[in-house]
Amino acid sequence: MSIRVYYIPGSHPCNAVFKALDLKGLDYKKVVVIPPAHRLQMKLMFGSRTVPAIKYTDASGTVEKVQTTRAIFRMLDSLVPEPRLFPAAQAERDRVIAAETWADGNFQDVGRRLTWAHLRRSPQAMLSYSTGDRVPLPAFVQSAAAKPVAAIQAALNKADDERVRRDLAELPEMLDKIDGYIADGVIGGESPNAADLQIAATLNLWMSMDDLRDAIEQRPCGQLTRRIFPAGETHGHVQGGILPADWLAPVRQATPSAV
Ligand SMILES: N[C@@H](CCC(=O)N[C@@H](CS)C(=O)NCC(=O)O)C(=O)O
Repeated sequence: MSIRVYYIPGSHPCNAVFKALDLKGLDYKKVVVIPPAHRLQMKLMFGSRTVPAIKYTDASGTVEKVQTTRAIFRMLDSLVPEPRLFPAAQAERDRVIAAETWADGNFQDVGRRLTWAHLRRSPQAMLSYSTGDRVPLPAFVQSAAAKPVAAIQAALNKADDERVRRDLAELPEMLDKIDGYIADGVIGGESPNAADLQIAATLNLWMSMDDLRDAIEQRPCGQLTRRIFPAGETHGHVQGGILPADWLAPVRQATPSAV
C-alpha cells in the first residue's frame, strides 16, 4: 500500500489531511505542487484543480485518486476505522458533519484570503511556510517568484481590500461560533474529528500571522488548535504590522485581554 499526498506548503486543508493521516498512523509520501501552476497539474491528474489530493495504491496495485479534504477524511475512515473522524452515533455524526461543512465553506476561503492579503504585502514571508519541504525549485527562484506568485494568488482568491476588511470584521463572530461548537461538545473531544481538523487547520494558519494570533490564542478555540497543532509543528510566520491598523480594529476588540 502506498499513499502520495499532493500539497501546497502551508495550505490549511493540506495540513488538516496530514494530521488525519498521522492520527490514523498511516505512512505517506508528500509531493509539493507550486501555486498557481498546481491548478492545471491537479486538474490533469485528479479532475479538479485543488489540493489536497491523494493517490492511493492498495496491496493489489489498484490506484484510487481522492481529492478534497471531505472526500479524503471519508476515505480514511473507511480505510482505517479508528480513531474515527466521524462519530458512529447518527445524531453526533450529523453535528460533526454540519460543523465540517461550515468550516469547509466560506471559513476556509477566509483562511486563504487573509493569508494571501498578508503575503501579497510581505511576499518573502511565503518562503517560511515551506521550511523543510521538498520544493522542486531552487531557493533563488522561489525567492524571485514570491512576489508575482503572491500577487496572482491574492487575485485568484479574491483577496481584494474590501473583501479582506469585511473578513476581518466578521472574524470575531466566527471565533464565537467555534467556541460555541466547543461548548456544545461538537469539537474538542479526546481525539480530533473531521470538524476539529478543518477548523483547527484554518486557525493554526491564522495564528502564524502576528496580527491575528492574539485574538485567537487565549480563546478556547485557540487552545484547542494548539492541542491539535502544537506550536512549531507546522511552519510559517508573518510578522505584525502588515495590514493597515484600522482594518484590524475589530480583531483587536475581540482579543480576550482587550475586553
Ligand atoms: N474545500 C476544498 C478545496 C481546497 C482548496 O481550495 N485548496 C486550495 C489551496 S488551500 C487550492 O488548491 N486552490 C486552487 C483553486 O481554487 O484553483 C478542500 O478542502 O479540499
